[in-house]
This record gives sequence, C-alpha cells and structure tokens, in this order.
Amino acid sequence: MKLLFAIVQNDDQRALTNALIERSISVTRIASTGGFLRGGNSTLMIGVDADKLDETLEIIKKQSSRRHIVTVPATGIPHNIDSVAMPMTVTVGGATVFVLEVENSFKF
Ligand code: 2BA
Repeated sequence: MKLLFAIVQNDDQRALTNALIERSISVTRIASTGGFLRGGNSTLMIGVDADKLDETLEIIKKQSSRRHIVTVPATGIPHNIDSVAMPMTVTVGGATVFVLEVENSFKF
C-alpha cells in the first residue's frame, strides 16, 4: 500500500476530492498553510493499493490547476527585509505530491 500526501490549492481540492471519491479512492483533507507564502492550501492524505498509484497520480495531475507565475508583495515573506517592499514573482498551482510506502494499515 502507498500513502500519498498531495498539497494542492484550496480552489482545486473540491474537484480533486470528488474525482477521487468517484473512483472509490478514499481521501482525507487536511487544512494546511504554506510556509513560504503563508497562505491556506489543502493537503490530501490518500491511502491506495500499489496498483492504483498511477491512476491516483493521473487524477491529481488532471484536477490540479496549471502552474503559473504570480506577483506577490514581498513584505512578510521569510528572509525578506520588511522595509524592502519590492514585489516578487512566485510559481503557484499544480500539486506537490509525496509518495510513501505503508508498512501496515488497520481499521478497527
Ligand atoms: P508555500 O510554502 O506557500 O510555497 C508557495 C510557492 O512559493 C511554491 O510553490 C514555490 O513556487 C514558491 N516557494 C516556496 N518556497 C520558496 C523559496 N524558499 N524561495 C522561493 N520560492 C519559494 P510550490 O512549490 O508549488 O509549493 C506549494 C505548496 O506546497 C507550498 O506552499 C508548501 O505548502 C507545499 N510544499 C512544496 N514543497 C514542499 C516540500 N518540499 N515539503 C513540504 N511542503 C512543500
């Protein structure tokens, strides 16, 4: 079994969750916060049999918005000096996915 952590934009999580549920893939949504932009995002915790890994990754890829560049105020971003309020460009969208091997899983 595999455990996926997929960090996605809040705007994408509903359609992604629905698409997973439609294919009988269980998912738990955790409200999370990005360390860099300090904005809300969603972390989906997904446990699947190994033979469903590719299908799950495809769904995540399809349902996550395209990565694009945005300009954000640099104020408040870690390692930026607050007095330097120059806007900066950051790539957002898409999904960041971690895949872990699961030793055991139980439902009691
Ligand atoms: P944030 O930490 O808020 O990062 C948002 C976006 O800012 C990142 O998009 C990246 O384009 C940029 N960014 C992050 N750290 C940066 C830095 N030190 N210098 C310059 N730009 C930086 P993504 O890479 O797509 O990440 C989206 C969200 O996924 C992140 O939100 C974070 O919550 C999570 N994430 C990404 N990589 C991670 C990792 N290796 N471990 C844990 N969480 C991660």
